[in-house]
Amino acid sequence: MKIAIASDFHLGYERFREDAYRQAESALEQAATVADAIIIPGDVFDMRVPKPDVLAEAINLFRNLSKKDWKAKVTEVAATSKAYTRAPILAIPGTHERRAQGVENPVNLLGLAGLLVDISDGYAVLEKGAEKVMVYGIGGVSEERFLETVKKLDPKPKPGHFNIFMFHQSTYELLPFSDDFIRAEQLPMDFDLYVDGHIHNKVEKRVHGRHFLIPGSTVLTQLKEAEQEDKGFIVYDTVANSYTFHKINSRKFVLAKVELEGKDPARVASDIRKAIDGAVQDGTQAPVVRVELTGSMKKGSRSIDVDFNRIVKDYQGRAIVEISKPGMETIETSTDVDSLRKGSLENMSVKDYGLGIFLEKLKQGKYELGVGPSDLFDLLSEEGSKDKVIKKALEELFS
Ligand SMILES: [Mn+2]
Repeated sequence: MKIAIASDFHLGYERFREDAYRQAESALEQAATVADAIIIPGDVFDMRVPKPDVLAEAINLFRNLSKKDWKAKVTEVAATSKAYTRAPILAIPGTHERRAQGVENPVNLLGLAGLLVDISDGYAVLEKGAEKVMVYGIGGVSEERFLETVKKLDPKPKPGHFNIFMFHQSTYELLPFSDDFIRAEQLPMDFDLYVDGHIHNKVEKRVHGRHFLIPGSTVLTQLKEAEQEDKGFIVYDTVANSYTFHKINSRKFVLAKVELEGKDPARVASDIRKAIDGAVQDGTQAPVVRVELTGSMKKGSRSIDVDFNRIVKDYQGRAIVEISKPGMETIETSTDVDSLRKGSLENMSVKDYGLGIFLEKLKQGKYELGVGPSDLFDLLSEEGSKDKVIKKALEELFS
């Protein structure tokens, strides 16, 4: 069976809302023509409570897809899962869709509408002719709860099937941010393929001797070095045990570094323009160009003497230009923030970073109440009626 793996569409992502939609559409349409099934390891949406027009985007994307005459069909789901379509489109919610337990998330809604099958904390079996593929899914949870979830659910492969384990987390090997992150070797054993979301650039590794694959996001979000590579999706051939990467049409991101050392303002401006010119290609969609300035200008010249706004405006329509000036970003230096900025931890979401700080503070405060710290964080960060949420949090704390 040929399984397309497409991830992290981030529908509704404010900065590149149209890109998010169009590039997800491009990935899904292409995937439907080359693969027998599509699996989505989380972050279909950029937010936990999308507005109706963002939900509408998702419905539009999946409606035709779910009606296509697929050769592979969903033939079985875990007792705990409900499936309202046999179309082989399987998904889990990611961290961006994570809500407090027992509260509906938007991926679950798409499942209820029969547009895909939400397999979080369960599995689905896909069949095409004599081939059987089982996909086990665990939706995104806070990193410190993931190992506990894996232990509790104890995912096991099904004999006679090609078995895929799909999740949405960081592993310690990818982001050595905290000891709470799962080690790759702690992932459930004996699956034939490990599929992960969450990380927005492509990752190809091996776990337990099998492929461990992350397709990366279909839309630019972080504008970090690794996002300069092509966006797309992976197609895994379960018979050949091999895969290919399929590029989609997507907005390009270029990170250009310009050295200021000893240059006067006019030279700096012309060097910045040269760097942007190098990234702009006529006839293609305007790229995002981030110009990073390093070093300091010629003695006596001030950065105010370079008209950065003029440069940004001059490229309007041809490039979306961002210029980061040294000395402009002042952030208190703590080792965490330093290491975050240094790049080994580039992919952490702000929410996860916030959760990390929250957990650290609770530890320092010798927090000892019954409800898990990340459950508390989820409850407190729920949208909607704050009164209700605080009441629920208090109930959880003191019941
Ligand atoms: Mn994501």
